[in-house]
Amino acid sequence: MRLRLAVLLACALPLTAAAAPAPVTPVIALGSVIPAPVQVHQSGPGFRITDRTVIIAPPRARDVADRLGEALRLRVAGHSSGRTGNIALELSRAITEPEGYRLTVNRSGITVRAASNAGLFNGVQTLQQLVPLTGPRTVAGGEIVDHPRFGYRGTMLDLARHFHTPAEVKRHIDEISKFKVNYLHLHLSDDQGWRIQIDSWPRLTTVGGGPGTGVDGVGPGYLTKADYRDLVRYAASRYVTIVPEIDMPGHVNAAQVAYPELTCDGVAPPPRTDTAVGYSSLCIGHENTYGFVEDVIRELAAMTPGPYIHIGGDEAHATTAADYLTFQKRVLPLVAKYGKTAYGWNEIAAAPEARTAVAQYWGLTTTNATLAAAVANGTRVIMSPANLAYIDQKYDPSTPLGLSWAGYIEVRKAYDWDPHTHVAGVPESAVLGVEAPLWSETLRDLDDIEFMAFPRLAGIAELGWSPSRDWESYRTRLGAYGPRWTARGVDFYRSPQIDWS
Ligand code: NGO
Repeated sequence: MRLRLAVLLACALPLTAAAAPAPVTPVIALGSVIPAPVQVHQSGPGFRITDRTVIIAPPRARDVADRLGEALRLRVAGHSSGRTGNIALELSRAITEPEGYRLTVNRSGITVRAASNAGLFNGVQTLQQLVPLTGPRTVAGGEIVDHPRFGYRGTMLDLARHFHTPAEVKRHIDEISKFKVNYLHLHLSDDQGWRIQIDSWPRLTTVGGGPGTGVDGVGPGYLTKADYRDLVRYAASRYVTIVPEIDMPGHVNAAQVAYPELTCDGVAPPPRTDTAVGYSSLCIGHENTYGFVEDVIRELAAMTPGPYIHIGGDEAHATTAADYLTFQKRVLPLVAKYGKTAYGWNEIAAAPEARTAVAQYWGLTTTNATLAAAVANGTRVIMSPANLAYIDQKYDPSTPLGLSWAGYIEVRKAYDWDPHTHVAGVPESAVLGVEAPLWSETLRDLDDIEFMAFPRLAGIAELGWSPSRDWESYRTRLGAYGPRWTARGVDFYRSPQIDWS
């Protein structure tokens, strides 16, 4: 009772203590965040966040405010009582960029304005990086005006080679969203395993996701539809859109083990737990194949609110070129039939039906005539060049995890390239964004995932967001970020290219 009275009194009193400008010593320069903001004007005294600082947000932005409140351990309120000492989130039509925001800091408070909750969420990620981890929580004064260069800033997790649990995927979503990564592509099927429940073909998961599946037979598991929907919701609450991938017509051994009728001779192949690629193919001439594909796409589309269904299409070395085109001619339009945009690895660009699709470029070269021709016809591109953006590749020869077929990718290499001019004949207007795929042949647990993803994913995120890149600036900001990962228990790679603070 006494406690409640004290709280009431505190609320009723004018908060003179909070209104009086606290001594201000900004410890983090405004704009010293990843990804680098578009415009930064540092000026005037900053604002010191105290235990009495309240986050004020309209009801529609409450979810973003609650997330910030959890992160900074501050109270959230529905409206301003006119006091100073607040962090205000405001939805404002004056901001025109859909994911953009404006962050203003002065002695009386901090305001984040955006046109949408996604914009507010982005502004809040910036703000969190400006709050010192230790000591007085003073944020430098001034203003940041920011918006992304590309609408698609993604990463991929491979659940097929080793299954990663929903809890691990959620934790990863928390980490990627801090860098304004807004798409998470889930590679849900491959030769070694099938990881998403499909009601009309139940053995895909009971067999294809069962014991003994995965590389070396040690990565079993699958997402039920309820798991998947829950992940989609969780991701959405961090402004991340899930992109599901079913890889076909190659990379289908696990499906064929479960359903031998998906092979041309009707004989089940042996399960595979090795890491070879390019040996399996759906049977292009069988009508049954298209019934299967349509069932999978229909069920996947029904539980996916995001715009894309990824149909794989890579390394179909066991499918003839003619059969590949026959397959894509039927399958690419099926995605549109279920209301989604087809998305596939860049091999799909060979098919005329890819005109309305998105091709994910994973090649090693900066020329690709098939892709450039498709782009001239309307295909749009996500950039994931394997020698730069594949975060499953080793950092250097001593990296204990990862592959190295595309080369070693140190932190600088993953950062120092331009997605908007990377491939001849693919202009920026055709590039939707950038994605860093994380394949799981050698990865088992969350520590493995984080060690390969961080810090490289932060650099890829900056390429996707910021208007220009600057290695020296990035390097400094990355070094300063290290303690934040450490504080959260993220097992990141301490690259010798960075001075970790
Ligand atoms: C390739 C291959 C995958 C491997 C990956 C490993 C693509 C698109 N297909 O990338 O099956 O897992 O390399 O780096």
